[in-house]
Parts: sequence; C-alpha cells; structure tokens
Amino acid sequence: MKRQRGIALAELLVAAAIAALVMTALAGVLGSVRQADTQFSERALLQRDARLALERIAVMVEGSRSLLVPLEVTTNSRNVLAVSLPPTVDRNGDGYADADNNKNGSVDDDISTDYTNDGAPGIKGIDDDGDGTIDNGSTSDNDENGSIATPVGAGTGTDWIDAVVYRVSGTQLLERLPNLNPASGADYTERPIADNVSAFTVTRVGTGNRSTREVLVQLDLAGPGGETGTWTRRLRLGTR
Ligand SMILES: [Ca+2]
Ligand SMILES: [Ca+2]
Ligand SMILES: [Ca+2]
Ligand SMILES: [Ca+2]
Repeated sequence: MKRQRGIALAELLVAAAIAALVMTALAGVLGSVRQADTQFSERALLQRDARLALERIAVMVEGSRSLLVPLEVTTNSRNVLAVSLPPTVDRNGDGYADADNNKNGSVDDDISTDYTNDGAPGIKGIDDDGDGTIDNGSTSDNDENGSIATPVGAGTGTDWIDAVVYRVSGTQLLERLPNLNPASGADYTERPIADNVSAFTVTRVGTGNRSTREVLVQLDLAGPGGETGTWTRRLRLGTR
C-alpha cells in the first residue's frame, strides 16, 4: 500500500506538470487564433468598405454621360474623379432629373461659358488639369488649361453640368453631390464614403473608340491594425 501511495504521488506530480504544459500550449494557440481573427476581421472590413465605395462610384460613373476629370487629354493618373450627374438620378422623386436644373425635361441643356456654373475655372475646388493649382485661370476656362476653347457654352446657364466629384481629404474618400434644387454649381455637399484611404488613383483607359469613355479606379486602404489592400474597378460610362 505504501509503495502504491508513493507512485500515486509521483503520478500526481507528473499529471500536474503535463497539465501546466498543456495549459501553456493552449494559451499560445488561443492567442494566435485571436490574432489571426483580428487580422481577418480587419481584412474583411477593409474589403467591405472598398467594395461599397467602388460600387457607389460605379453607379455614378456608369450612369453618367460625361467624364470631366481626368481631362480628355490626360494620360497621367489622377487622385480625383469627376463625372456629370447621371440623368437617371432623381433623389427627391419629383419626376425631373436632379441634373435638369431648369426642369424642362432635358438635362444640361442651357450651359453658359462656365460649364459647371460654379463661378470657378473648371470644377470649383478641384485641380482639373492636375498642374498643381486649384481653380487657376478664368471662369470660362473649363479645363483650367489656360486656353479658352471655342465655341464655348452659348446658353444663359440655367441648366449647367452638375459635377459629381470623388477626391481624397486626409484618409477619407469624399463624394461630392449637388444639393437638391441647387442655386448654382457651387451648391453642393461632400460626404465621406470610405475611411483608412491611403491612395485613390484614377486613370483614363484608351479604348480606341472615341464614343466610349472608360476609367480604371483604384482604391488603396490601410487599416489601423496594419492590414492593407488594393481594389480596382474598370468602369465604362453610359452603361447603366
Ligand atoms: Ca433642362
Ligand atoms: Ca444640369
Ligand atoms: Ca466652373
Ligand atoms: Ca489647375
């Protein structure tokens, strides 16, 4: 009996030691599972945010009739994208397109020399031509390139080109939309549509066909936990 009790004590000690080892190992496994889960969650969140933002952009670009920025002549990538508000957008449901400023049933049909009717060269607050200066030139220089194209808008300006703009401010991607029943092209609101933005890159795609316009839109996100990702969409105007 005495001998057996001695064995029992030794077994108990061994069992305790094994249990401690197992607990330590388990804690390590749980720790790495938790870390992987956090990384996976951040990756999933970034992916969701990127897809939502790019889908929003796609709705506007694919519904639009004109690509404003990057400019027609531009081959360089830009960090800004601007299109005319799609004629299908009627946010207040009054039966007139939001872009039909004079509500006569046709969109953007009374454009003056300031195409966007915002009192600024090109699109207000945007460096249209990417020369490093915002709103340089005269208000009738609609691409800010220093020369006035002829003929310019011949109308009185009651139904201008309503710009939808995507640009980065800090680490946010902003969407600019005209307000409802805007008094002018300077009557708009910007809202963030993505956080954790490290880069927004827009490139005109040469389609070899003058009647179509395409852009490649790339969104780079970098989460606070260190996860990063790049998402792209190639968008053709006038397909929605
Ligand atoms: Ca109109
Ligand atoms: Ca308009
Ligand atoms: Ca303008
Ligand atoms: Ca400029």
